Amino acid sequence: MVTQVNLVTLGHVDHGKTTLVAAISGYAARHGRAKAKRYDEIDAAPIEKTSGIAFHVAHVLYETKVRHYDQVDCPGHVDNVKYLITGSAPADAAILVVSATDGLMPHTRIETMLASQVKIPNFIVYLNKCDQVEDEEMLMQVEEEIQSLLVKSGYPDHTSPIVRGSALKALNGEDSEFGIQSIQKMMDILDSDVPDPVPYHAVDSPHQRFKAAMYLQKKEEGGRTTPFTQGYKPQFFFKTTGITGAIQRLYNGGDIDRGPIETAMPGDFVNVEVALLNKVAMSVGIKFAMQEGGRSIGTGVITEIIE
Ligand SMILES: Nc1nc2c(ncn2[C@@H]2O[C@H](COP(=O)(O)OP(=O)(O)OP(=O)(O)O)[C@@H](O)[C@H]2O)c(=O)[nH]1
Ligand SMILES: [Mg+2]
Repeated sequence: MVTQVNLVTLGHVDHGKTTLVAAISGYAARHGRAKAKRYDEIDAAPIEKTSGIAFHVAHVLYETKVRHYDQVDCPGHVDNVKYLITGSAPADAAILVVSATDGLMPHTRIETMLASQVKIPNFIVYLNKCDQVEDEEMLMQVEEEIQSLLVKSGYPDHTSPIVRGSALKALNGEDSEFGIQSIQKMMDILDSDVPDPVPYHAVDSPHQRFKAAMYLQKKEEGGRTTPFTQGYKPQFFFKTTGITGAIQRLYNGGDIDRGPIETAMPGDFVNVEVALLNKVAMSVGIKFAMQEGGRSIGTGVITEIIE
């Protein structure tokens, strides 16, 4: 059977994620290895619903000589966060798109930190819009910033390849270094640098305290209408087990280094430390719902067991 590898496309808004995915799809189609999906088809991603949370996600399928790939592209930052926290299949690798004209931006950092927390094992960087930057030093500086962000996020030094390119040139079929040759390079790197996914069998054991990444539903999504503060004690549901727990620490999502925050709003992405009233069977990667008065107000994934 051919191995399937799941990819997620991350990066700051407008840095060129959808353009890159359309360029990859077009490239694969020209080699008879995909049904081409156009930019506007990908951008009009349908709504998917997991754990009661709705977000837009496009799946673009293509093959290489050795594998099948399913690359996800979500429109905008919030849907990427929702996908990473609630998405059904964990990604085997992230394609991080960074525009060379802007460098690292807030969504780049937040999504990279979150991807590391949900244990995406591989990163490949596409340094986009290189057609707009002539200064080699500037390109090198952005690359260094990306590498240090990845190292800070827990990916060992220099293990995440960076491909320079222009997704727009590639999408337009331009046969140049930054054009389709950059897509070819991405494909080769995907095939050679991303190991075959190994089935992961989590062993649940009872624990009482954990860290998690959470998305808090907005009012329109059935969430709270008001913020909550550290010390808040909702119900936590793991599969069918429901138990009260206290949110002992609260952080801006993907931004733990800046220290705890006091309050969280509906619609926020947060990191939390939770102490449950009793031990519950859990493991890293397990998803859970947070409830209040019988309705779900948040969804999360365990990123670390504390005790
Ligand atoms: N000059 C240049 N423009 C590009 C390149 N890649 C993408 N763009 C343009 O950048 C803009 C944003 O590209 P998108 O692919 O929509 O960006 P995105 O990351 O999917 O944006 P969101 O989904 O809104 O987060 C579009 O106008 C693209 O045409 C590139 O390599 N060079
Ligand atoms: Mg897009």
